[in-house]
Amino acid sequence: MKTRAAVAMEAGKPLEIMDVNLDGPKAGEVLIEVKATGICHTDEFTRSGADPEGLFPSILGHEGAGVVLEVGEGVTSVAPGDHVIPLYTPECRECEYCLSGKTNLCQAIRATQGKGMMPDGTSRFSLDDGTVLHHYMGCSTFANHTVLPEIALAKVNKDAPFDKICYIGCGVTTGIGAVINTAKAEIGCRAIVFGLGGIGLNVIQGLRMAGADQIVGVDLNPEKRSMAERFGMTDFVNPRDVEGDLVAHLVELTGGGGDYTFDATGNVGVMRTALESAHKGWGESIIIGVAPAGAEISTRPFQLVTGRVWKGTAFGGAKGRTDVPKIVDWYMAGKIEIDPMITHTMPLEKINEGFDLMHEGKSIRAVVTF
Ligand code: NAD
Ligand code: AHE
Ligand code: ZN
Repeated sequence: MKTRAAVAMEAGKPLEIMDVNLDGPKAGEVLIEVKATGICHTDEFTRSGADPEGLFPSILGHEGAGVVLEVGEGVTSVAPGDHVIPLYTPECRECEYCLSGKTNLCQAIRATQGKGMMPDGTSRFSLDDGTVLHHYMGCSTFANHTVLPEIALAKVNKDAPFDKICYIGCGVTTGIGAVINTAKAEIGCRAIVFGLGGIGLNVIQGLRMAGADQIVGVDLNPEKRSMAERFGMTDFVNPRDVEGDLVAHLVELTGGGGDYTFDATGNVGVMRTALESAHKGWGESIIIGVAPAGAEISTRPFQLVTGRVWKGTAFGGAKGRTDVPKIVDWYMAGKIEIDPMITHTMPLEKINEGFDLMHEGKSIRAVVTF
């Protein structure tokens, strides 16, 4: 079939809107109609060329929601008409990782996913001249239709609005999950969140749910303050307004450092600040941000010797097929908020404007609707 897609032809170039060819689902695969997709900073990270795993040409997008149109041979867990959220972290429930009980990082299809291919090593997307288009993070939601492995789909409540729950496909789950699954933050904790964008705001929302006493938000953009306060931030710090050492300022503000600190910027300098502003003896610093090719983190080992812990999290430690439907239900029950964070919606034709808004710091989430 033909479908309309935004194609990343080359690193650093705007996406090009065009009709592409899409082959039907093979065994174990599912064809879905994408109804909505958010634009995450990770899409920009790859589009820009900063992703060491970035492949071109490709169809980016990994924060979607849609409807199952057709299933391949052997697919049993979803059927045509089901509403689904694509999972860049699948959940096969069979691999060593899934069975470990220690991680959400299912490895069943990671190798082919990283090569921009379906599990059989081929792509379903192509151009009329025979050019093969790579899949992205196994999802490719910047297309009106896409094919995914069955293990990379969460079946969700049919009443939930696509243009909001698409955000659960990455940002919401990553931020809330980082607090609940990775930090396991407890009632009364003090926390510091670096970066108040689409991920950081959901960390704040997760901390409020967990019952944190103090939630310090740190961002260079003062316009991020009001939305963060709306979601539970108690103190705002703009590093540009701090005289002297930022770590010392944050340690003083939190009475010794954060019990939990979170990087949601992808800046390795910020990651160091986050680690060093965690409380001596027990503070945990969680890296969420994705850093560009070649960037490395550093600190004095003494920071860890004296009890600080450095951790990372992918997709908020969530097991997608199990946890994502629950998070959709939380949204439907009013336990979490999403709507105010969807600051812009646009048709696929205007997707590059969504990237511009992100660069300008004007959006939290721009969502493309089909
Ligand atoms: P965003 O662009 O919406 O937000 C980033 C925020 O960081 C902005 O508000 C920006 O002003 C702020 N910022 C930038 N540099 C800063 C600095 N030096 N100090 C303080 N604040 C600074 O991006 P997002 O969609 O929220 O994504 C944030 C990061 O999380 C990205 O690196 C993204 O790739 C990553 N991410 C990781 C996962 C995961 O599973 N680990 C999932 C989604 C996104
Ligand atoms: N390809 C990059 C790393 C990108 C990365 O860390 N991706 C996160 C999800 S970001 C979603 O917005 C992730 O899930 N990572 C686990 C994995 O297996 O990819 C690089 O640096 O090579
Ligand atoms: Zn993302």
